[in-house]
Amino acid sequence: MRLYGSPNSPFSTRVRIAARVKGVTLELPALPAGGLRSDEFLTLNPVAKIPVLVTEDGVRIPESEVILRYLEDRFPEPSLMPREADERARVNLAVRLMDVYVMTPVIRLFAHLDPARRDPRAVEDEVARWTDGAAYLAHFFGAGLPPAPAGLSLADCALAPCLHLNIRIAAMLGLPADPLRRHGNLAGYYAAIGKDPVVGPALDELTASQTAYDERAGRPSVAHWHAVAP
Ligand SMILES: N[C@@H](CCC(=O)N[C@@H](CS)C(=O)NCC(=O)O)C(=O)O
Repeated sequence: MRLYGSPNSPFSTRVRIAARVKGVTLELPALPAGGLRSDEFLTLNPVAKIPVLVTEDGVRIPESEVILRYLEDRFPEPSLMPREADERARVNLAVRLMDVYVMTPVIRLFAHLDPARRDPRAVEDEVARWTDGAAYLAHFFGAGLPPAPAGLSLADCALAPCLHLNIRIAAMLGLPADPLRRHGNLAGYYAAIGKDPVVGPALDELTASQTAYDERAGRPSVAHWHAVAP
C-alpha cells in the first residue's frame, strides 16, 4: 500500500505510527510535483489534503482517522482498540475531540503564523476555540485513556503528533501557555508517550522534518519553538 503524506504532517505521522505497531510496510511515494492542488493529486483526494492511503487494489482512502480504522479492520492484530465497548468509546471520543475541537482551530491559525500577515482578532477567536477544545479533551481524558492490546491505542497514534504540533504553534504565536499542556493530565501524558519506543522516534522524525522545512523557509526551527515553548 502507498501512503501519500509528508514527514512533517502530524496526520501522516499518526498513520505511520499505527502501521509500525502493526508491522505493516507502507510505501511513501513523493507527492506530485504540482502539489496538493494538481490534477494528479486531486484525482487521489479532491479535498486536497494529505494523508491518502492507496490500497493494492487502488482504493483511495483519505482522512487519517478513517485510514487508522482501515488498518485496524484489515490488520486486527495487534489491536489498537481496547476490547470493551465503553473503553472503545473513550478512545474514539479522544480522537474526535482532538480532530474537531482542537485541530480545526489550530489549522486555521496556520494563516496567521507569519507576524506580518497576522490578524489579531482572528487569532484571538481561534485561540479561544482551541482553548475550549483542549478543555473538552482534558475533561474526557481524565486520568488516562484505556490501554489496547497492542500497547498503544488508536488514540495514542492520533494524539501524540497533534500534541507535538500544538507546542510549536503555541510558541510561534507567542501564547503564554500551550492550550493542551496547560492541563496537567495532557502534559503528563505527552511527556510519557514521548518515551514510547514507536512514538518517540516518530516524533523525532517529525521534529527533524519540520526543522528542515523551517530552515528552507528561513525561519527559526521547530527545535527552537520547542525550546521556547510555554
Ligand atoms: N482531517 C484531515 C486533516 C488533514 C490535513 O489537514 N492535512 C494537512 C497536512 S498536516 C494538509 O493536507 N494541508 C494542506 C492544505 O490544507 O492545503 C485528516 O485527518 O487527514
